[in-house]
Amino acid sequence: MANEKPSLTRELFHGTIDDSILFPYPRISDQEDRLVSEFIGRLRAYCEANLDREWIDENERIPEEAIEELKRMGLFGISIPKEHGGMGLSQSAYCRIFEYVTGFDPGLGIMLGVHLSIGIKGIQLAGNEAQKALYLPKAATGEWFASFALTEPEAGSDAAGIKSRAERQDDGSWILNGSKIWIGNGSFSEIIVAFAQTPVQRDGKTVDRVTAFILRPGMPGFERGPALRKMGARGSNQAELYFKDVRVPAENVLGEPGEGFKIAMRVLNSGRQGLSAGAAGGVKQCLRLATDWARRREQFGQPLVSYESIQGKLADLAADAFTAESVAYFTTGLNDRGDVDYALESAAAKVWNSDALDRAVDEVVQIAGGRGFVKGYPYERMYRDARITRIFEGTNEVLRLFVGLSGLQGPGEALKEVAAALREPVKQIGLLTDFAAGRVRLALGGGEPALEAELNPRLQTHFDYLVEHTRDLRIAAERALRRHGKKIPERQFIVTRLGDMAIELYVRAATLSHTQALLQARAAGATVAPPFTSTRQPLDDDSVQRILRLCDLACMRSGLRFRAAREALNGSRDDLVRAVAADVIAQTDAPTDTHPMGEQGRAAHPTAAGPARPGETAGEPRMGM
Ligand code: MYA
Repeated sequence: MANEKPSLTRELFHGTIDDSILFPYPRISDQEDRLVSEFIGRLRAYCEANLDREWIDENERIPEEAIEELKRMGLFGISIPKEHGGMGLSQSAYCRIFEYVTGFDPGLGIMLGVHLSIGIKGIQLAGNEAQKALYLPKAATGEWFASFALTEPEAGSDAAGIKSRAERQDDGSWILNGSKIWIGNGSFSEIIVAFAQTPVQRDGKTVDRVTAFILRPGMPGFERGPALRKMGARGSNQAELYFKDVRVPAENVLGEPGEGFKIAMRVLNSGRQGLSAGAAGGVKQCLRLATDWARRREQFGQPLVSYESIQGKLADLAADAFTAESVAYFTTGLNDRGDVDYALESAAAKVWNSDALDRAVDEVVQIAGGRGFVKGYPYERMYRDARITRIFEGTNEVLRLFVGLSGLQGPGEALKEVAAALREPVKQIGLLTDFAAGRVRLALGGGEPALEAELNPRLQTHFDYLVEHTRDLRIAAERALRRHGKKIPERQFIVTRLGDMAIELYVRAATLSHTQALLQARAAGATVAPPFTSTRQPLDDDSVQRILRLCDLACMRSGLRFRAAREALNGSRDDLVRAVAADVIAQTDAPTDTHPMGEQGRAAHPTAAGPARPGETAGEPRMGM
C-alpha cells in the first residue's frame, strides 16, 4: 500500500516494533473527558428511563420521540466540528459515547454509526468548504441523517467491483444509474454519499474509476426500497436504493472524479474504529451479565461462580474485554494523532473485537443455559445483535487477507530491492549489508528493536515475547514470499495466517501499551480510568495487581493464538483441505429450495419484494424502520 505515513502493523512484517507509535498509550484531554462523562451520564439517564430494548427489538424501530429527544441532546453531531454546529469531539471521545450507545442498543448504535462514522464522514474528509457548510450543520442537528451507499447486489466484499455508473454530461452534471443494497438509514436519510464507476483519463486512456457523489432524496429517478427485516440490531434501518437516470449536479461530486474508492476506504477506516469500540463495549457488557448471572444462579447447591469450568469462562471473558478495550482506544488514538497510518490497524481492531464479541455472546448464552435461549432475558437478543459485526464494514475474512497482503508488500519490495542489488552488487553494497545484518540479527536471535520508552519491568517478559514473535512474523513473511512469489495473493490459507499473526501482535502491543500507561499513572499518582470503567480515579495497589493479572492472561492467550497461526503455516494439512473442498464443491447436492441472489434488487430479493409491513408502501420512508 503506497502510504507515506508509518504504520505500526506494516512495520511488524519487517520484524520491527515502532515504539514511537506504541508509546505512550493515547489519552483524551481532561476537558474532553469531563465533557464525555457528563454527556454519557445524561444519555444514560434518558435511555434507561425512556427506551425499552425489548420493544425496539419487537417493533424493529427506535421510537420517533426518542430520536427527537436525542437530536435535542446533540447526539447526532458529536463528532462534527464545532464550526459546523457539532460538538467537535476527537475520534477517541466520539467512540466512547458511541460505545455507550451501542452497548445500550446496537440498533440505535448502528443508526448513529451509519450517520457519523461513515455517512457524513466522507464530506468531513473530502468535502470542499461549500459542501461542508451545506451538509454538516444539518447533519449535526439530526435534521438530515446521512447514509454511505457503497455495497451493491454483486459487490459486497469486492468494493471496487461496483456496477453503478455515472456519465458526465456537457453541462458538467452527471447521469447516474444503478442500485445499492443494505444501505444503513436508507429509508429516511437526506444525505446519501453514493459511489459509482465513472470514465476518467489515466495515462492518456479512458478507464473506469470510482467517483463519490452526494445525493439528495428529491432528485428525480432516486428511489428507495422498503426496510429490510433482520436477525438482530433490529432497531436499525437498512434499505435498497435505486438510481434511474438521476441527474447529479457537478457541485455534488465529492473529491475529484476517480478518487471515490480511496474516499470510501478512508471512511471505512473510521467506521471500523467505531465498530471495534462498539464491540469492546459489547464484550464488557457480556462480562457483567455473565458474572452477575453466575453469582446468582445455583446448581448442585453452589453458585455457578464456585465452579472452575465457569471461572475459566469469566476469566477469559475479562481478558478479552481488556484487550478489546485496549485495542479499540489505541486505534482511535492513532487516528487522533494524525501523523501515522491506521488502515491496517483499523481493520485489525475490527476483526479482533468482533471475533471477541462473538465468543462473548456465545459464552453468556452458555452460562445462562436454557434462559440464554428464550425471550424475556437479554441474552438471545445480544447473541442475534452481535452476529453482524463479523460481516459488515468488511468481513473478517477479507480484512484478514487485507492485513496479510498489505503487510507483505513491504518485505516484498525489500526482497525485490535485494534481488536488484544482487544483480549490481558494487553499486548497492550498502543495501546488501543492511539486509544481511537484518538476517544475521534474526538468526542469532539478538538485535532487540530499540525501546526508547522506559518499560515497566513487570511487563518485560511479555515484551520479550512480542519481540520474538515479531521476528517470527518477519521470517514467515519472507519465507512465504520466497516460496510463492507473485502467486502469494492466491495462497489465502497462508496470507490469512500471516494476517492473524500480525493482528495478534498488534492487539497484544496495544494491550501492553495500555497496561504500561495504567502502571505509569499509578507511579505518578495520576487519575486514570481502570479497565472496564470510564471514570478517571487514582489506582491503588490492589487494582494494579488486578490489571497485571488481566494483562498476563491476555498476553498468554494472545501468544497461544499466535503460535497456533504460526504452526499452521507448515501447511501439512492444506493439500488435504483443498482436496476435500474440491470433492464437496463437485459432489454436494443443491438443496431443494434455492435462494435468489438479489441481483435485481427488489425484483429478486425476497425481503425487498413488497411492502415491509401491512399498510406500508414500498419505498415509503420510515424513520427508524
Ligand atoms: S459499509 C460496506 C463495507 N464494505 C467493505 O468494508 C468492503 C470490504 N472491502 C474492502 O475494504 C476492499 O475492497 C479490500 C481491498 C480491502 C478488500 N485505507 O488494491 P486494493 C487503498 C486507506 O487493496 P481492492 C457497511 O458495512 C490502497 O492503498 N486506503 O483494493 C456499513 C490502494 O491504494 P494505492 C486503502 O483489492 C455497516 C487502493 O485503495 C484502504 O479492490 C454500518 C486499492 O487497494 C484502507 N483501508 O480492495 C456499520 N484499503 O494504490 C455501522 C485500500 O495508492 C457501525 N486502500 O496503494 C455500527 C457498529 C455497531 C457495533 C455493534 C456492536 C454490538
